Amino acid sequence: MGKIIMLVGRTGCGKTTLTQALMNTKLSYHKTQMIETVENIIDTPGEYIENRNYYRALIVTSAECDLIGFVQACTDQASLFPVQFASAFAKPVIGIVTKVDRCNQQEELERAEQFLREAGAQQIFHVSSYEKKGLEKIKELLAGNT
Ligand SMILES: Nc1nc2c(ncn2[C@@H]2O[C@H](COP(=O)(O)OP(=O)(O)OP(=O)(O)O)[C@@H](O)[C@H]2O)c(=O)[nH]1
Ligand SMILES: [Mg+2]
Repeated sequence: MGKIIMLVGRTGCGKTTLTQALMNTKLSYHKTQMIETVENIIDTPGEYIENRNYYRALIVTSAECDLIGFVQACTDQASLFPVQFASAFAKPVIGIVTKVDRCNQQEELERAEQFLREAGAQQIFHVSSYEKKGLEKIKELLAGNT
């Protein structure tokens, strides 16, 4: 029933909101406290990328997914992803730039994209969970149509 994706990215980058948007559920804020699976999406807490002690948990959990999404908000001026972090996983890694509704300049998108490429993401997607932009492409990827 489609591919399973694990979302990884710093606190507040928009993983849970994206999960809700992809599931067509009402957006409601809650802080992710532990790894949560919602249908075919594994939503991880931001702390897991902010603290090296949790890397192992991410790597172990990635055994359950088909692909990994590194998530970077276009509003974030820095990245917490180690260079080539994707190589720690034995699964394909895509990059997802979130909050594009908050992007004022093209440079902000390019900056986020650059962070994701440095982390080893192959294909990059741009989304706004608020404006429901870019969701279809990710849904298609998860459905296995692309
Ligand atoms: N403008 C805008 N804000 C967003 C978008 N998606 C999420 N946010 C806001 O960003 C904040 C954090 O979103 P979350 O989805 O909870 O972030 P998270 O990555 O799950 O954070 P943790 O659970 O702490 O790891 C919330 O206030 C969201 O409303 C978006 O597409 N556009
Ligand atoms: Mg969350």
